[in-house]
Amino acid sequence: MTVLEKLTSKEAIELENKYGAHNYHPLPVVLSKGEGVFVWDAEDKKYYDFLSAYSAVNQGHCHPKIVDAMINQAKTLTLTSRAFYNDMLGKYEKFATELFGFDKLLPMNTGAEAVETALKLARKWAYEVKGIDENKAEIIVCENNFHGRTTTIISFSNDPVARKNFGPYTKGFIKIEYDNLQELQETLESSNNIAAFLVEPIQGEAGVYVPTEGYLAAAKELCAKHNVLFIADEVQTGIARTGKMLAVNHENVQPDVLILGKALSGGAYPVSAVLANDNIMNVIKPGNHGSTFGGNPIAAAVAIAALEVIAEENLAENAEVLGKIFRSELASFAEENELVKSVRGKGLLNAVLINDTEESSTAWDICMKLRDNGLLAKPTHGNIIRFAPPLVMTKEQLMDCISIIKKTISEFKK
Ligand code: IF1
Repeated sequence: MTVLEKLTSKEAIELENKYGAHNYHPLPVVLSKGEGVFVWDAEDKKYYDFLSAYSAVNQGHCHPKIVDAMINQAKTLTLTSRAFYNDMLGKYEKFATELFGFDKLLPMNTGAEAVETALKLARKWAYEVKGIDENKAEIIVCENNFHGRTTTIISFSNDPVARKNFGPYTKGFIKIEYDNLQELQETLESSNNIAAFLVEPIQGEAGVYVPTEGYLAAAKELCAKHNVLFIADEVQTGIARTGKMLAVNHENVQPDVLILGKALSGGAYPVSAVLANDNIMNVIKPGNHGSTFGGNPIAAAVAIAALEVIAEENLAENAEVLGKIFRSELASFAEENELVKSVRGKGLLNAVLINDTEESSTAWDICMKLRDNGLLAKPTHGNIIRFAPPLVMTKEQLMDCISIIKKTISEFKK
């Protein structure tokens, strides 16, 4: 077999099992092509994609404008490192800072790298601007958070699978309950060493937990009152996924630090970013932070195109309208089907709670049937199925998918 020979799904799975680390348990489907809301498997079976690579392909698979931007830049200049300037980075930084309303952008590659960058930025700001004693800075995070998989980030995770046997853990984090303003206020009042509050505007991996209306705005206000940075991790909720450009826009909150990733590139290339104003970002001096690929010309070209597509195709509005239809249809379905407990979400980041225990395989088994019926989705935790299609979906396609979901669950036998 030559490396480029077309594989059957079975062959592809066997190769991954034999030669790849087993750090995932994928649904048994092997994808080989993507276009818009559709993906095809190695046997050319077509599916609706209801995961969107965890909200990285909001603009749809292989969006022509994004792919063209990538190809053109790849044929011109791919990577210079930051030892030199390149003629794309400044353009991207200007475009993105003006779009999101910040003075500066620090370019990275993965979401976790951007989260780590934001943590370092908050700590340095705490020592050099707020005046906290060195090595005493604390950062408040929420129970059931997901911010990536580096050693520091899993140090403040409470997911035993993500954490166990990766110690010793990084110190300097205080965990509070998500969507609990009282506890946030008490924690802010309990110490003068608090640098920042890191929060997902909607907790995606935890099961698409949408906080109480007003939580984000009140949390931001409490942080401002205590001179603590409000850091919004919009890696998953950002870039129009929840019906606004950013999930914090639903409450007119401007974070002190904004973390972006995933759909910042439309899923074509690893691009992430941290945005902040000069009073915060200027604590970073040459040599403090960086990465080989951070801010490379391809990333810059792809991110500009990916952000332009969001505006040109009104994807935030589309997500808002289609999301309301999805939740209303599934909510009425829940009333007539005892397997569906409820549906929740914002825009096109939604989840259906299956009426079984977290330990049961029911959600997984339903996803297997959905796969057979031409729709790909995956449970987040145990009994919660995340439904997050690309934002380019049409209403007709959504209605088609809703009938596939209803039919599959109605016919499902445990
Ligand atoms: C996997 C989860 C989702 C994120 C938020 C930072 C990151 C993520 C809010 C880190 C990444 C990805 C990671 C991916 C699956 C997916 C995921 F299931 F892991 F938790 F979306 F919910 N902040 N989420 O959601 O970004 O370093 O991955 O680029 O690890 O399997 P990354």
